[in-house]
Amino acid sequence: MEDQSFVPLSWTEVPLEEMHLRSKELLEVMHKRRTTRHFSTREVPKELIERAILCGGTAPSGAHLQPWTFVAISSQELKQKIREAAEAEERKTYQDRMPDAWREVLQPLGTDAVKEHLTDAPWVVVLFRQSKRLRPNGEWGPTYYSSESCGIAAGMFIHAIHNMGLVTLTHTPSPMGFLRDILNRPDHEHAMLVLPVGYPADDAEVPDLERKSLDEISIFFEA
Ligand code: IYR
Repeated sequence: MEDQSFVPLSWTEVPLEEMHLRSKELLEVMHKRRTTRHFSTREVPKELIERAILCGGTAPSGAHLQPWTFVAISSQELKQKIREAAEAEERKTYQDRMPDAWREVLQPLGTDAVKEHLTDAPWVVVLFRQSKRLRPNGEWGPTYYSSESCGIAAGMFIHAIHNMGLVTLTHTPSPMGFLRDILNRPDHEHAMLVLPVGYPADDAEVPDLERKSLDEISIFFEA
């Protein structure tokens, strides 16, 4: 076993007033994030995607195993391939596999089996969850809380994209095993989310939705 090593936490106190200000500003920024299905084909520099991935990679993870692989695709040919495979699955889902209880909650969102965002967006980022890791002794061992870890990393990636002024969409073709084959990933990596990234189309729309209030999403037990 390697010796553990610790370094001092780099932390500077933020005055309470400034905390209030920052928390309000962040809430305002986050409230403006919307998931749109309408992307422009306008190019986005690779460096911005790299930085968003690095932001995702700051997420806390089980045993700090960082069990994620972000696969970023700008090749039109590959995006087309992914779109065709995703649409083939989604057609089956929307036509045959989707129970009414699911259909009724998707109806207001206007989703369907056509996934033009997969070819319109200049980048498609596929997040793979690693269920195993190679141990120093050469054997395979499990990762821990990889779904939770990757969920957090995805949230941080999404926020980074929004904060830099771009848009993204959390697309979940189901089942998504085809992504491992197309993108040549190993068996212990499981596609979890498909995130087209880019500028919104000039005529981009979003459903007219409300977010739940604080009372609806929280309970406080106060001192
Ligand atoms: N995976 C499908 C269906 C879908 C499911 C949920 I839950 C959504 O919030 C949106 C869509 C699709 O991507 O269309």
